[in-house]
Amino acid sequence: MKKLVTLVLAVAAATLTMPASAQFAKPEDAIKYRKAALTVMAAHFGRIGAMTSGKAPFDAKAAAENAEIVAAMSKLPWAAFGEGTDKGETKAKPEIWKEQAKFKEGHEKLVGETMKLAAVAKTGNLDNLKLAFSSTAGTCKSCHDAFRDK
Ligand code: ASC
Repeated sequence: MKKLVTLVLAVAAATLTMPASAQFAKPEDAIKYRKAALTVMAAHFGRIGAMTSGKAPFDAKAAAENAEIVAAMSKLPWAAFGEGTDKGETKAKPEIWKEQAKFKEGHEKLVGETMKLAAVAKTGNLDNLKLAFSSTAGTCKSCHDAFRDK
């Protein structure tokens, strides 16, 4: 049992430190994965947006649950933008691979924003949630403008 636990931990550690491209069998798998993660993130982010814009009634518990999912999902897409994943069924612009530092800065900013969003959502204050939502949406938008084709 101990050996198995050690093996599982070793595999997990190796996976996390492996070059991102090596985690996907084919570039199209990486593209599908990152789209899926972004789709799930957008769905849950949109549910918060419906509440902050008044299109849906404010439900503090639901907002907090959605924000937790957004914060967790926001960490995932970036490892799937490895080398060779610039071609295929994707709107990703070549700038992602040309401006790696800027791309990294953008997704790190998003992770920070979504963590704040989740923290604010837990407090149940709608006004603060509106501010955090709009700040997070601005971070989504600036990366889309720079790195995603229309
Ligand atoms: C969303 C969503 C995005 C961002 C972006 C913000 O709700 O799905 O991609 O916000 O539109 O400008």
